[in-house]
Amino acid sequence: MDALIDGMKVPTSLLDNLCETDLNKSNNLDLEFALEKDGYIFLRNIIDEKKIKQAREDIFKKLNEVDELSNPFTEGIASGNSNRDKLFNDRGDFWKNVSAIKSLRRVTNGKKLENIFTRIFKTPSVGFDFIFLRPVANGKSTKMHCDSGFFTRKTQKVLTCWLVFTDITIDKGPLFIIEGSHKFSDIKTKYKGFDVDIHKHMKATIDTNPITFAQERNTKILTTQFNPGDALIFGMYTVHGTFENYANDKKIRLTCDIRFQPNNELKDPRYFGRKPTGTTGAGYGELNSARPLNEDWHVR
Ligand SMILES: O=C(O)CCC(=O)C(=O)O
Repeated sequence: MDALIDGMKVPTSLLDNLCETDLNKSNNLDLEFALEKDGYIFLRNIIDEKKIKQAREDIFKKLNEVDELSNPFTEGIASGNSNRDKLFNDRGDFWKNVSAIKSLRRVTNGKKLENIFTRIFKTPSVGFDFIFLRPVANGKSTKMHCDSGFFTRKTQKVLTCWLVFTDITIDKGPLFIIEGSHKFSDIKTKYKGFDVDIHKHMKATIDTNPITFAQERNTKILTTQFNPGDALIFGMYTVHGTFENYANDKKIRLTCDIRFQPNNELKDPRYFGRKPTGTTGAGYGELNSARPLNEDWHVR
């Protein structure tokens, strides 16, 4: 199976596997060291299978109710249709409700993940209330970027956790990381201090094609085949994106990115509280996921 970016096959010589960290065999210093060395920590199977399945099925049910997943909805097959706008006046309200599903929140904002971040930051940590749940249908991908422009307004001590709810083979558009990119000084210089919501003349997306980007820097594009319950944790300057979901079976890829920070750092009110407004103030309606599965995404 090929990895595709904008319809282009990624040369296999450019691809390499993410390096796994075994949580049970790692002490807190090992975790800090992995993050410092690689710019990411990749953990396999850290969330209980039953909890992941329950959350996935609850989310799929909601998507089935708006006719975006065919029956049996547990398979996660995109129907190509949508009644989302007919059934709900406000896309933001619909997506906020899906994002509030209890079984999902038990995982994203539950103790298991929180404790991992408390170990990494070495101080009690907290997950953002505003989460980025992503059901990704055929033809879609996330362009290459780093996360600093979204999440570092109040503190630099923020990490992203990309949590997996479905099997993600290479044809279903897994996340990739540009090896060593957390140490690219030009990226740090360009994006430190950048805020997507303030500096509107600039984009978070890095326009260079990831293949060219990796070739020019003589580095690799790291990825793997992900399974439900896996988590990829990375820093704000780690350059990443996703391959395209072109799976013939039309199964969607379901993931959720959750940000964590030490509890004693300043909190960005856009992402915390009972009614967080999100990056631009438009709430859950601003997310690509608020769009019906059969609609194209925006690029920021
Ligand atoms: O899952 C995706 O499509 C993108 C995830 C991402 O870019 C992130 O977690 O920062």
